[in-house]
Amino acid sequence: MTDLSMARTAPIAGFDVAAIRRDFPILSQQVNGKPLIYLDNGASSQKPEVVLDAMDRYYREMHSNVHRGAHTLGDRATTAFEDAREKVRAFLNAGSTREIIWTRGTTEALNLVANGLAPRLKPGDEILVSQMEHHANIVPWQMVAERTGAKVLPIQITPNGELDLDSFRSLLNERTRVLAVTHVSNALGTVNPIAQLIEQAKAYGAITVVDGAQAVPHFQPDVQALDCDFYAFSSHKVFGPTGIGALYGRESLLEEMPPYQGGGEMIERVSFERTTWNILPYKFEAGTPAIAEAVGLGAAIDYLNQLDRAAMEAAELELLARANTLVETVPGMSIIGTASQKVPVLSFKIDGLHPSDIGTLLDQQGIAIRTGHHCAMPLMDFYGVPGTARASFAFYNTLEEVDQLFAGLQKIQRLFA
Ligand code: 7TS
Repeated sequence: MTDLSMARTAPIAGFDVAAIRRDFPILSQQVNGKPLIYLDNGASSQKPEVVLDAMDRYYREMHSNVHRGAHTLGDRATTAFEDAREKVRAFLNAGSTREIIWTRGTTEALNLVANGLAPRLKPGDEILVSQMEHHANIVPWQMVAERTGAKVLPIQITPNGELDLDSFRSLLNERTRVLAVTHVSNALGTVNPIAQLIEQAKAYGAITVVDGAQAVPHFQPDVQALDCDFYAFSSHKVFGPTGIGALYGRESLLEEMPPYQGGGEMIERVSFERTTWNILPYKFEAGTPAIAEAVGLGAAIDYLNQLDRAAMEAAELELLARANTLVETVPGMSIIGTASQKVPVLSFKIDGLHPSDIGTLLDQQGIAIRTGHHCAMPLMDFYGVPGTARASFAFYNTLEEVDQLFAGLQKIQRLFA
């Protein structure tokens, strides 16, 4: 059995995890009488104090509705809101803020795209998704397919949890209208070769949609380099508040797409004879938006920008490597998802133990993980399991916490398996 006190690797230059943890007030509490070990970052990550402060300051000093007021607070709120949009633009390296639409999150962004592309779809058209998608990147396409007569076809995956590129190539043809695929799998941690997929799909004239929900907490995408048509993510997974996310969309496609919802803000002029739409991005932003949340997301991006991203990624890979070396210390434990390119996500099962029991027993030790199907039922079907236990790490997690997770699993295995 591997000794849990094995020597640590040297600290990564430019990355002081103890200092970083002090930025996240929630992490220093006790849960069930034990120091909290938060390993459910894939579901939602924690917020640095600067995000909490930015939202608090927004409400204390500048709250008003945006794009409306003939008054100072209205100007302040609008400036803060639009500054946040610019931060998202820079974060994704989009060409223009006209291409950044605020949404409630990834789910709403993907629904917006699916509905917006519906007028282009006709019977026999094909929409490619993958076997590893989150339901948010399956169900909206199924709903649109039902309306339009298009078909949703899954790209197969390999047993280690990588996209099967032969399956992908065999599915591509002139009927392929849309490729909608996740950048990173929430349940496996697999990083997909998105740029390559986009390039091949474009050769057939397909529109490319990337679900970036699980990518952005770990690395920064570049939508221009990827040359994707749409890229969606949620603020709450990237250390910002809940209730907001963003959709990057190629301007020419956004111009052509119908609005998603009707109401205030999204119109240019309304009459009973004829209503016309506002310019981008407002055409897709009906109603009063989540202003404080946008400001909070902007602060989260500022926070990430001042970190050494390369050092952060190295530290995360070290967490994953550490976890992988410890798997053999828990009899009957196996990892689901062993792709060569992964973010630090560890989905696993332990012989004789139900995933939900693992979750409950870890919680008693102050360790938070997620168990279940992870909103990826087709993926669970592929592996023939009802669900998995999933530890998903963020840059503020430590090697000691990885050790504690495995010490906890060893204890559970000894007592219950
Ligand atoms: N796409 C992926 C890849 C996701 O992981 C999630 C949420 C979503 C879309 C939906 O994001 P939302 O913010 O609109 O809800 N994933 C998870 C998860 O893995 N555990 O809880 C939520």
